[in-house]
Amino acid sequence: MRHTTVGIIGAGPAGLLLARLLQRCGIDCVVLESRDRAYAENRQRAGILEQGTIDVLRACGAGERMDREGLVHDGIELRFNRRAHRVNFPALASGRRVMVYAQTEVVKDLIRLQLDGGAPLFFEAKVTSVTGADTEHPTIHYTHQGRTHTLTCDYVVGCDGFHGVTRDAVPSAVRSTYERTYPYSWLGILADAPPSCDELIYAHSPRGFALHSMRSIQVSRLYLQVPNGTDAAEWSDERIWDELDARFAIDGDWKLQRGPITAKSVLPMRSHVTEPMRYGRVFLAGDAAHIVPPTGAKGLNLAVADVVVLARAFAHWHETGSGELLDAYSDTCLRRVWRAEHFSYFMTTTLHTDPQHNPFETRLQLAQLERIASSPTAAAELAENYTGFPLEGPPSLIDRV
Ligand code: RFL
Ligand code: PHB
Repeated sequence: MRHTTVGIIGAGPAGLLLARLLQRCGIDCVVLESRDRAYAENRQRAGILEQGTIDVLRACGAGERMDREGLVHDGIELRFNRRAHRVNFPALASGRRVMVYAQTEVVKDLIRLQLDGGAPLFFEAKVTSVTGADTEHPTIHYTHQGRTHTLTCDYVVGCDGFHGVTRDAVPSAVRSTYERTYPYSWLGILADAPPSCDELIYAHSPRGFALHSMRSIQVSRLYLQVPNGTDAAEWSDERIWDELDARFAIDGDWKLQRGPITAKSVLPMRSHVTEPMRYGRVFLAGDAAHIVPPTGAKGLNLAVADVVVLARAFAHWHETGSGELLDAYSDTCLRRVWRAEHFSYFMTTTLHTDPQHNPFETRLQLAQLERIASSPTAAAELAENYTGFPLEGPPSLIDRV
């Protein structure tokens, strides 16, 4: 049997960044990840980093490649009624901007740092359960290389995503779940085609929502709203490009660059919050505690915000013996989580075509989009939410490390 101060379950962005921050505060930890390294590094997911996320990655030594290869964006474009409207972030959100740098790359950078002298990180170590959440030493049970193991901890942090097992350590009698599913999904593609725009385009169209994002100056990432239950195989490459062309169409000059499609997948849209995010000596962080639909680009950024709050609380406990900030963790995080849940819901329901909607509701969506396009106050509300609110904790945490 092994012991560590903080047992971390999951090597996604939340688990890896937490391990990095704890190590820099002198707190020992072990990270257990069920998948192999290649799988963890290549899972296609988020693409947009908020200002606060960029700052934390830089401050903890994981920003070098991001600063070289990431693309800084000062706004997004909204398209509706065949017209394009730019939302200027720095002008509306106190100089804040975002960066296009894929989650796959953030994870690769953090794994490299971790394996290069960081805390122990075990791949293909599948956690089966967490017991003793309300005791002094919660225990993680896992399998690794065909054998079962236990790891006793002072604290356990579940960073094991939406399908993880740590949530089950919180008894159902004290756990509340808030959920919404949406009546549409996204078909996402990666294409070897230079982006057809300098900034992301969010398009509302009578044929459904479309998003133009990117991974680099050579690779485009695009999404189409599709009905739930869609099989990606139903969509030939030509059908995808034709549909993207139709949804992004505006009056005036604009051309969508086509290229070979290298990946195609369908993603469901869901909102979910589990409260509280702590029970006894077990904490939940990132997607293990909350999910947002991807329209607001918030999921990865929320995961980062959680672990920054948690690392600061562990640092305070380690230095002073006080559990005061650990006690406040759940409430502190949930304030940001619910703001992001609202923003993601707002972006999703304003931009997608709901199959249940009648023309009245479509007119309401267009009135809202028109308001954002014509009022700096309404546009500032979007810009502030999209670029993210300042993180609680990093200055003091990072000063110390
Ligand atoms: P992750 O990334 O899901 O990592 C969880 C890790 O835990 C492991 N695991 C286990 N390990 C051991 N034992 C077990 N029993 C385990 N069970 C699970 C898993 O293998 C995995 O490695 O959660 P984390 O760290 O909380 O990070 C959250 C983000 O991944 C997620 O919120 C974002 O990807 C969401 N998201 C976006 N977020 C943004 O901030 N900006 C975006 O632009 C953005 N775009 C997106 C997105 C998510 C998308 N999908 C696929 C839903 C775009 C898409 C298409
Ligand atoms: C992405 O690049 O994958 C991406 C960007 C913005 C979103 C969602 C996904 O809102």
